[in-house]
Amino acid sequence: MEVTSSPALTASQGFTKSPLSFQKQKYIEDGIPRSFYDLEKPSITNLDDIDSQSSTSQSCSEQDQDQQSLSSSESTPSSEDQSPLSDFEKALLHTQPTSAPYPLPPAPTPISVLPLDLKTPDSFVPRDPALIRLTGVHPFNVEAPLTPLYDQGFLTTLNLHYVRNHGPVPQVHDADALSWSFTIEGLCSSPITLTLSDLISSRFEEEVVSYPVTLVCAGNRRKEQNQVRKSKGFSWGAAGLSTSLWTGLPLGYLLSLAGVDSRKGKFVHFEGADALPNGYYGTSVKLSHAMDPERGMMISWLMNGLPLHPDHGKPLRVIIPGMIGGRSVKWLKKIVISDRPSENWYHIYDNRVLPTTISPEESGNGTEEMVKIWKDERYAIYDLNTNSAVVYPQHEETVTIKDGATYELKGYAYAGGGRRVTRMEISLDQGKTWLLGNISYPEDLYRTETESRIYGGRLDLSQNGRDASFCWCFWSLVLPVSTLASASDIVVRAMDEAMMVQPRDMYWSVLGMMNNSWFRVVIHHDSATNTLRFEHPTQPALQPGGWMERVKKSGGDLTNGFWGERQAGEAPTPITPPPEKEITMTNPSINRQITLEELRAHDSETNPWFVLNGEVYDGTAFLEGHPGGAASIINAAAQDISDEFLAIHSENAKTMMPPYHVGTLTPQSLTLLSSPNPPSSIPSTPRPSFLHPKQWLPATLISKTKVSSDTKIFSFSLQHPTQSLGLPVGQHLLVRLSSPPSSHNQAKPETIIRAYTPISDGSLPSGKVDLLVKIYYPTSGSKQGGGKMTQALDALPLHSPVEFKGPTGKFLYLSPGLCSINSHQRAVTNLVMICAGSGITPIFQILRSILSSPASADPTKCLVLDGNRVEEDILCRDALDALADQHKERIHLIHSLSRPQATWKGRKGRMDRPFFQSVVGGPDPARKTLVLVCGPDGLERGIKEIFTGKGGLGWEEGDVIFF
Ligand SMILES: Nc1nc2c(c(=O)[nH]1)N[C@H]1C(S)=C(S)[C@@H](COP(=O)(O)O)O[C@H]1N2
Ligand SMILES: [Mo]
Repeated sequence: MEVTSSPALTASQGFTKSPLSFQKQKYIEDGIPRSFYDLEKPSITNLDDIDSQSSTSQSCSEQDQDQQSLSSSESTPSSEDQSPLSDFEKALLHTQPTSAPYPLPPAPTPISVLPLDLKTPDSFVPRDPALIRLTGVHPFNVEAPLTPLYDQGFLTTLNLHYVRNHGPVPQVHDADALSWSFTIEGLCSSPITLTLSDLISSRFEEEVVSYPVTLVCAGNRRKEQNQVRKSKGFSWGAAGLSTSLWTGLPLGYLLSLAGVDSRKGKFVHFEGADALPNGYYGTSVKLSHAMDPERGMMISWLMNGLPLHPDHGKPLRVIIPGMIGGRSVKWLKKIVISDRPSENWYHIYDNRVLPTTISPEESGNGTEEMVKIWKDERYAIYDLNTNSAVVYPQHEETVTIKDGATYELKGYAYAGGGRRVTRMEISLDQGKTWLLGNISYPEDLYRTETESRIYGGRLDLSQNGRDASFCWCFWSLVLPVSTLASASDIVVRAMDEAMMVQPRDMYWSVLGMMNNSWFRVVIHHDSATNTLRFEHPTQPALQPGGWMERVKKSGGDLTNGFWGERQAGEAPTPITPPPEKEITMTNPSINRQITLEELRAHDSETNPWFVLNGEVYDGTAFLEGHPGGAASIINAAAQDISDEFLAIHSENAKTMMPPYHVGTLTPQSLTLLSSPNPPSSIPSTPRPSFLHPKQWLPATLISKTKVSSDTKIFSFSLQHPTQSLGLPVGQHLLVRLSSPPSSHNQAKPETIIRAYTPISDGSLPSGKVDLLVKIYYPTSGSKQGGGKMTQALDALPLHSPVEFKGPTGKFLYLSPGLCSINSHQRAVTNLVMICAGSGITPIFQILRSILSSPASADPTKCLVLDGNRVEEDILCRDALDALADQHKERIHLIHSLSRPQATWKGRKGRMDRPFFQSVVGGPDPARKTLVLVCGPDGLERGIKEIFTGKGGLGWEEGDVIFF
């Protein structure tokens, strides 16, 4: 293919000065500016590569300025902002070529830590403020504004490279970076551990390679999907892609070194060092791809000739060209050769295109069938699909209609799996007829060199045994403005060498990934000013704008096959604004400033106020009927409960908040309130019982005992050996801890809070507490993402502190035959206890309390219905069966298994309506029977329906209590 001029960069424009003038010797001797992210002031920049831009991009004066700073910094190097290179940098940096027949990396501009990151675990990561944050402040998920990204040309600077971080960035200091190690294990004859020092040693020198790769997040262009229907992903615009020159060792070479078993091995797993709620980030690719030079997989330590920036995997990452970015694992710690795909949570529940029929709700229902769908390898994304976007005209750009004037349409395109984009088509009549665009492939410029090495790596792409295309390309088409003036929109589509062409219609799926339908730009005509105005489909993140939003707001159906536009003769559709799911907890009409004094005046049981995200709420209405009981509201009085609230409440609870919003805490008051309690507030003389309703108190993890394949008992020691927990029967405690700690992750932790009922007796002076915890990987969207806490607990090293607070809960078993529900006493003779899975724990606590009294003292009868899938899932089985055996007159215990093995003698099937009809039946006319329920959401909803719903068993709502 002929190489035409790229939009922003041509081969002859390789810049003459490196970003940092990398000349090792000079560095060491002169102490010239060092790392790209430590610099406060620009040193040397080069903007040679932006001289062929359209008039709408950066002005010449900016260029001039930078040229000046270039010369000034050369002539008068100031010493304060120049720290010497670390050994790590010295070891990695290579001489920067001054010119080349292929694009060289443009200079990054200096960056520093931004104030807004200081309060996050990423407070050590310097970043460019131009990047658009897609998921609030943290975690860091960003894309560049589209035009500057494109204008930078073929290679993207660090400043504008998109970032996709699932969690905090692992902090790796220069001093530790060379000894950073990773393992290659699994199906291989000689598993190895390699350090970064090893990789850059002379032993491997000849094998090192450098080549450009475009990384693309599978979510690129997802905002468009989210406009059609909210997916389970955040809103990427069309700049979720970036290109760098990467240097490293071929993955296949390293696998061979470890003696890969290519007969048994089928997959290669990667694991990163970022400790996330569901474990370390990890994924896998096919072994055959890993061994194929045409696939170009590498383990990389240099990005555009610089050590990896922390956001991009410092010090070591995987680069998988031609596939979605999600496979290119950062902060690489582990490679495993296996006969099966990765079972990492992020491999299963991320980066998939599920069938379009599956709704977000359904996808998170956690049923066995749904888990099977998630795990279906056929739905995992590997190769990128063919995609393209329009950059010029830009969103909201205007062009004056003039006779004879032309306009150059420009944009980018890419394809997957090393395939090349071979065709670009543009239509001005919604796809009836097409025009052919020009394509330029700057990547080809790297193929012409046969000898060259750059940054210590062999460059030549063809010599590496491949001719695949791993990078984006640029398309363009010059049209008379009058032609654009007679059109109502521009649609574009790319085709790849397998003749796969972008589809007109969107394939919507629950994660909103791989969106690649025709990119459409609407043309508006303003006859008054004789101008055209262009409108892109969307703007990234929550930024307003774009025709999709506009069409939707005016009642158009984006899925009608015509981008929601009304066809001639079609009746206008009634406007039904779709409910937007951005949850506001405040009341917009409230405009009252509240001081700390005023807040503290509501530290009472009668009119408690509390603070959430700096806003003040009146909790009085929740004293009755709050699922956590009145105590949970009273305990929150005059406190900032943001963390706890957000950790344990559903979206639904959040939508209930605006009516109770009373005002905003003044900034000074908020600062005072959120300053940590003085240490003296933790009692120095241990109290007889441990729990405190308003204070988080530390206990120490002393043992973990495995009781089944996925269940453990976690024991914690309290403050002294004769202290009791102080948890009344029927109540729970809150557990607070931080995200999984790890040796190679110094990032600040994330706080997780959950309610648990211990299985140890909370009234005994035993000095400890035992929690029975089933460790599970929840499906996304399942109840409270329960796995977050269980994973964190599981990862917790012995002797770690964990904080407890409580008691909390609306139910109390006060004394034999006497309960309290939301502070109202109730006499009981019978309890129906329905639970599933770990829902047994609060039930077990009450049961044990009743049975610890002789039948003469507490004759309360208990019907226990425990539902599980298989026998191994039944928690506390032995203890339960023993109690039931000893106290036949008081307990009737029924285990139900929905998927029993053939040997199971007990009840089979789900706990359903006929079952409850026959074993529980209707309500107790004397109203001395209560139904206590604890289990997953689905079970609780079902019980509510069956017991108290219309046509149900006829129970009063007040007699059925959900824990
Ligand atoms: N360890 C780790 N690797 C990771 C991720 C992550 O969160 N943790 N995100 C992945 C995803 S989804 C993408 S798109 C790319 C983004 O790479 P970048 O942030 O360097 O652009 O990294 C991938 N590798
Ligand atoms: Mo991604």
